[in-house]
Amino acid sequence: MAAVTADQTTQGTAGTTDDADAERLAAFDAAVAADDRIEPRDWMPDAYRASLIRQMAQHAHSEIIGMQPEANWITRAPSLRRKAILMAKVQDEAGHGLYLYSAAETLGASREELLDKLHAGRQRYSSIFNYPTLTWADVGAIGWLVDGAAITNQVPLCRCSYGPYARAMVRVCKEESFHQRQGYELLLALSRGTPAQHEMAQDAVNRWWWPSLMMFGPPDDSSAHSAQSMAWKIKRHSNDELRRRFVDICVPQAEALGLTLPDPDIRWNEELGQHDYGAIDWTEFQEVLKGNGPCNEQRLTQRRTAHEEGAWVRDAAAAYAEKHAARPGSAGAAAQPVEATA
Ligand code: BYC
Repeated sequence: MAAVTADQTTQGTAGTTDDADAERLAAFDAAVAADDRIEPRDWMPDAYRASLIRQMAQHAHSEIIGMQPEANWITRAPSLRRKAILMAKVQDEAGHGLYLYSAAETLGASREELLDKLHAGRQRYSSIFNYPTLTWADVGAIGWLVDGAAITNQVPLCRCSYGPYARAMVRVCKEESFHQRQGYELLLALSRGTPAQHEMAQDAVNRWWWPSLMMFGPPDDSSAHSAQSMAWKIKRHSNDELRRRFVDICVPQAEALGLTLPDPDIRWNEELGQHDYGAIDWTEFQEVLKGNGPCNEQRLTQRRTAHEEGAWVRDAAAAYAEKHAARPGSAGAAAQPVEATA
């Protein structure tokens, strides 16, 4: 971004504070208008920084909490192939969390601070992960619908105005695309399997469809942050625009899967050139956000326990890094691997 850097602004670039603020803001607005990227060392309004931290933290938390419902099925995957695929997918989600926490660190929010807020219930994670995975078909439905919704939402985030977030999204979207296909392929196998398997796939789609639509957030007329986030080009499309795009993508895919979307009101709207869909139960969404979903308590408890039980790993990694940093001549250099001797 060819704007004013944070260093320049602290030294002062104009005669008065008001003039300096106006100049920085004008440079920031011009960069956003020109579709330039805002980078960590660039000056940015406090509210822009806070809103990015809010959204990126929620996104990072969703990735790591999102490991739980699927990890629930790793030990019960029906074949070695399915188990290996599922383990790789769940591991990818951990990686996505790490990219996002790192990207949030560039805004001055440490991973420890964000995790503390998650554990204290002061930051959100996606509503979708408060639903249970009752059968093996749920792994397929999550891949197809939840990862499908995530891609629909996240591909435009690759053009987000904040550089580190946008770049993290490029890799995340490539991996989500693999996740979506594995879910689709799993559901296809079940749908074409025995009548009981077909029924299991249909039941999973029935339970995950509506919560997947809720992932896009409240309707535009009650979305608190959309207008400002779109003006800052953090978000490129509104919640309802992306939700409708997702329905358009899913309708032909459901047909190809031989499964039915549980909404009798889905129909093609000639005028819009898109599908209409039925009413979403926003009361359920609000209840889940308030902590009253079927699994809210379980998810947070498990997350807190995993964090506490992992303390020794963090301590060991910190001690190892300290030991190597203290070695003569190693100032900041990465430890060299040592070849084992017989
Ligand atoms: N769940 O003004 P709005 C994944 C909150 S992980 C919970 O429209 P915004 C995966 C919202 O935070 C995918 N809360 O907000 C992982 C706000 O509350 P606060 C996760 C929600 O930010 C593992 C309030 O409602 N993806 O794919 O403009 C395995 C008002 O909403 C939700 C992301 O996080 C919700 N669904 O728009 C498999 C994508 N919706 O903060 C898969 C990045 C809204 O004022 N995030 N709220 O307390 C976004 O794109 C946006 O943050 C949202 C919401 C579209 C989600």
